[in-house]
Amino acid sequence: MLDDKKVLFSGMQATGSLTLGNYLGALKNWVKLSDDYQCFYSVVDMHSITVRQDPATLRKRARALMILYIAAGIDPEKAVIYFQSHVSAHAELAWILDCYTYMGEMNRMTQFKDKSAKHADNINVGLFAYPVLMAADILLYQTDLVPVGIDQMQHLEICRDIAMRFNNIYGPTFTIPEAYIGKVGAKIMSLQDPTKKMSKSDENPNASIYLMDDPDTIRRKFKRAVTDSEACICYRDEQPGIKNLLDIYCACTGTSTEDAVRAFDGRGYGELKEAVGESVVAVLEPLQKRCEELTKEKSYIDGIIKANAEKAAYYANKTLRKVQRKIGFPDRIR
Ligand code: ATP
Ligand code: LTN
Repeated sequence: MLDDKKVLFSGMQATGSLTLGNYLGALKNWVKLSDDYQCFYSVVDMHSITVRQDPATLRKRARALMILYIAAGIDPEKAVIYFQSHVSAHAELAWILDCYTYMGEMNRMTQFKDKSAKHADNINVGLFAYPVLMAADILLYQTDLVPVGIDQMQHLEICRDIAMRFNNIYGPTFTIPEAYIGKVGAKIMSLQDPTKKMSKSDENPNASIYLMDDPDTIRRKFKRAVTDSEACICYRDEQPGIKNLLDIYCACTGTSTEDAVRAFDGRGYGELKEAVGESVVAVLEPLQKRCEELTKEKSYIDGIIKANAEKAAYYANKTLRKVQRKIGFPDRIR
């Protein structure tokens, strides 16, 4: 691949409002990774429709997510950022891979079980085939590394199984991807139940900091954050609320855990909450401003969307053509 760098692929859905967890746990790291790897970051809008979406909202959110990628610092000249639906090879390879994936192995997918319980009125075939589309995303770019959360490991495993199966039948075709486990992948917990991860689909809005929350809302949510009655600012599992606040503080300020614990030694929870709130405002306010500015630069953003979709399609089609040839589809007449 380009510059002989390893290829890294990841994607995010534009459903719901992104949280501080998505930013500190994923997006912020994506920016750093794009220095060392050839990165492809997709707004996976085709995955989004496995759950019913309002068209206008999906369109708006998908574009806002693309803008957020750029505002967060991903350089669109270096990393390839694009809408999944703009590169038709994703759908084409997904269909082919469907035919090399067994119902039995798909039946084991826990996300499908969770999501079909949650959306009992719309258990569609796309929701079932979701991991195969994800495998197509990854395999199209001959991806070496995939940074994903623990909840997506099962999907990465099936992607590897499908790729190996295909390679065994037709000879080397796909790179077998591996999970990229970051050094300090901050896992941000819910502010209302610090034993649960902060999630954009949480029903309680006080549990999550949304990236677009205004400063006062952010301060208020931290003030209300659930802690404990130990009256000690210590970094330990027995105090998950305090631990989470310290994690957030450290991720936002770049302070080490030891230094933060030292700095807050002997101080009250109120002071800690206030400091954490301010550290988050200091990160999110400029990010929001940058999003606002970029949103106004329509032709600049349009240019990025077009150029990057073309770049992604170039690499994706190379793999797709190879696959089509191997499985016996007739050659195209030029
Ligand atoms: P949902 O609530 O719809 O499951 P989510 O907020 O859990 O969504 P995903 O869309 O599943 O987020 O994940 C997008 C990326 O953000 C993934 O890489 C995931 O690991 C990361 N991420 C999500 N929540 C957190 C969190 N609380 N802490 C750290 N990383 C997170
Ligand atoms: N399923 C993932 C999003 C996703 C993805 C991918 C992640 C779709 N395609 C390919 C990594 C690689 C999620 O919900 N976080």
